[in-house]
Amino acid sequence: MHDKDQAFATKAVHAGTEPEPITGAIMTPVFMTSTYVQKAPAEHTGYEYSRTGNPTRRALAKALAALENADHGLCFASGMSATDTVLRTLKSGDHVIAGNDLYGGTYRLFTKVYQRFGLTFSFVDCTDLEALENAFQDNTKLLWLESPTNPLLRITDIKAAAALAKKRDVLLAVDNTFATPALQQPLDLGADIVVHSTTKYLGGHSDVVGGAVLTRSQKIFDELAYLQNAVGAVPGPMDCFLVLRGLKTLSLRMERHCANAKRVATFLAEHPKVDRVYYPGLESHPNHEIAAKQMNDFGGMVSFELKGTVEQGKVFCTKTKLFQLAESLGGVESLIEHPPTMTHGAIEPEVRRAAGLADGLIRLSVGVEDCDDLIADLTAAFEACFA
Ligand code: P1T
Repeated sequence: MHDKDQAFATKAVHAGTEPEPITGAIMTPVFMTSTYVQKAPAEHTGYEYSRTGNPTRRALAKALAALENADHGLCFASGMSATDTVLRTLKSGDHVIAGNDLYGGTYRLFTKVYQRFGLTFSFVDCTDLEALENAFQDNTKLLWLESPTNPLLRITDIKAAAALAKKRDVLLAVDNTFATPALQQPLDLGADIVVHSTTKYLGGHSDVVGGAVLTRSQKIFDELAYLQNAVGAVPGPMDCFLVLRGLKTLSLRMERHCANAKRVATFLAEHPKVDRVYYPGLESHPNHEIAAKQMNDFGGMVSFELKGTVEQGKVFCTKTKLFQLAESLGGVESLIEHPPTMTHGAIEPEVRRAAGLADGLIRLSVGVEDCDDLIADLTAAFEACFA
């Protein structure tokens, strides 16, 4: 059976990994080496120095490429360094269109770092295709999307966005961290580049920081591989091993994340103390239809606003016990956080509010625990917060 014909769950277990040829070890070895012995100058096995290449990293890149239906993959030291390397393909004077609801660190990289080097950015609500179309300029080179977005869980019609970009020879990069390839494969929808923070669902156990870029284009891959080697933000082999191990259960974990999140979102939507719930799996979500069309399921992230004050929202975040108060997402354990003061604190309050990110927003990363326990935890927090 050709690998490409295998179902996702099978690929998640097997892609990129072969039994180790000397011992038959079923798990990819952690190649803890910085360099490789050469037979004669420049006569080597394909590996010469571990910034340039490492077999454990290579196995992870191959696995991720298979899962995203890509031909090429590169792994990075973090999601931010993956994003950074894509941005380094641009030059001063180029224009980027980016979604107006993005991870705060991505917004910070774009506005506080790359703007200084002469790139310009337009932040647009990409769920509004007319607004997106109007944002293109003669010097636009890249369209950068998250879908679902962090933290408002908005869904962009990736196929339609890709068509708009293609018409103008603009590259489309999709940060697929929230969906994972288990739920959505942006390259199949017309994207040129997929970016991941492997720190999240792909690693899945909150024990590693990493990133990846996947593409079908040899030209894009060559350019990114050149930049990766020239700049150097590579992950260590142990980190790659951990993500590779996480991938094996990605399919299983995502099923539970999605089922739990759907129940939590429904519980919140019916709760008298909740003002708004953001979850693309709810029929009331404005982008529910496109989410149902382009995703296999709706993901494990849920955001909501309380009917109380912003202060009550912050207190609520301290009252849950299973949902632990922390940044990040996508691990097996449930997390709760307050985006305006935590993950999205780098965005100026007026910019944040204009994009619809309210001061009282609370974000949940719904884990794989028993969902009755999660609902009981939230119920107890409501009682403690509104006593
Ligand atoms: O943390 P790092 O691995 O560098 O990845 C950055 C990143 C990129 N893209 C998205 C969509 C992200 O959510 C993140 C990181 N986000 C969090 C830490 C968070 O809690 O939202």
